[in-house]
Amino acid sequence: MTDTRIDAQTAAAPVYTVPQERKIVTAIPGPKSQELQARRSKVVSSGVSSALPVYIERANGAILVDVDGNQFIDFGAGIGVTTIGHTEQRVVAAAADQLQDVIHTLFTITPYEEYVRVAELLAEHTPGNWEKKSVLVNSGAEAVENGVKIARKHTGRRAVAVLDHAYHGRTNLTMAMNYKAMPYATGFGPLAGDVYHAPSSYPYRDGLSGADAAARTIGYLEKVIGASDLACLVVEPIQGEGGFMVPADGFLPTLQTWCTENGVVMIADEIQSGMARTGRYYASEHFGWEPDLVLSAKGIAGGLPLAAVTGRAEIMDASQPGGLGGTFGGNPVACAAAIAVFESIDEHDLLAEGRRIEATFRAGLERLAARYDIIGEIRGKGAMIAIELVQPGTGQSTKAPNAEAVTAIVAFAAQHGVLFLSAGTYGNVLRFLPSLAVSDALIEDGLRVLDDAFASLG
Ligand code: PLZ
Repeated sequence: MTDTRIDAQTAAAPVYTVPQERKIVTAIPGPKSQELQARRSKVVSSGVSSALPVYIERANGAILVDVDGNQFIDFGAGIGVTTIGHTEQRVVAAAADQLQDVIHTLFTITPYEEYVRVAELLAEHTPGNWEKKSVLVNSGAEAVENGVKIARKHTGRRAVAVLDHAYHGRTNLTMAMNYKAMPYATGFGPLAGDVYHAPSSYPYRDGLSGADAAARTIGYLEKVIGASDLACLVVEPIQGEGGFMVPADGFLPTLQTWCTENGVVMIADEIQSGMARTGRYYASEHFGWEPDLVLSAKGIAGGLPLAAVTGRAEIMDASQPGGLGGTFGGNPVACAAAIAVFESIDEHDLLAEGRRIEATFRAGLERLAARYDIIGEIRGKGAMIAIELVQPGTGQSTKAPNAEAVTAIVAFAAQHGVLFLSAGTYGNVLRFLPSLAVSDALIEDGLRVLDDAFASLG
């Protein structure tokens, strides 16, 4: 029998190898997952946690299948990684082919075409109509690290600025760039120096217009750092772990103008928001922002590890030869998968799928918000949507964070075969990051479970 996972790559419509439906057949976690959890606790560091300890055996489209045969609707996509769907046919086929040809040579020793092709595709699809170059690395945090290195080399300056509520990674530099100390930095210091946390735009809580929020941020940068010492300002166009904050209109382009006027490199961390996640290739486009450098990771290679720094050629060329790279950066199999991701987005018009998903989610969430006043705000773009929960009876007024409700809803949904993720500086945001393969029927099914979860809060 032929393997449909590979042969189906040329089919016009996606072919799913797992029925796209939820199904719960055991207690959650089931007995096999519990056995694995016991084995894991002996050999895997307890510093590595798992939000839902069901062990996944198979994943396809928008569905996760665990070792006990339970099927979950996946509204997390591995935190925004399997954006075009789990085990997407074209990605699987491209990676399988590449495995037969070349698995590794190391681009800095003997190069290969796939790396060059990914850089071409990034130059074409990132915002800004100018000459661009890229470096490929392994992870989001490594992309952030390289973006900062390149900006420092280009400007000859030392300071790095980030925004409140940011998340940029878990490496030594990036843990200093996160807003939350716990769990990312607590006890892991000393932290990297010369990292400054400037005020962000969080319209739901600060009520500021884009112009006023930008003026506040710029005031901080000028007073606390001084433009002449600032190498770069690193910003997530829609903040991810922080809680899907959509900045007020004008905030990002105003900051970019100030950066340009002051010789500061402005870097878009599009690691969570990029690669067709929000109904555009890059979320920056929603705000009319054309960043100097753009960081891609997560969704870029359909689940294989790959990340990139892409940007203005004159900035990207600041490094001396040999200053950028790494053993696995731009691995041929990951690059082949990334090429397939770009092709799949274009061929199946997945940007439109992001807009469809937003419309379905928003309509459903608005219905829920009319009935449950603890939904303080619905926000986000495309397949990057969230609700922020506040204390009961207070509605939109006091906005006291309600993390307990998020925890309870996530737990309830998991028991019913739906994987939701939490987020937010205050832990009170429920975020939806489905793959673009999720059907309206699955979204509606997930929303029904969400409704039951709200009702169960009493
Ligand atoms: N920048 C905007 O979202 C990764 C973290 C999951 P890496 N976010 C998910 C977890 O708990 O580790 C992320 C991000 C933004 C950078 C990163 C870091 O990307 O690939 O995890 O290093």
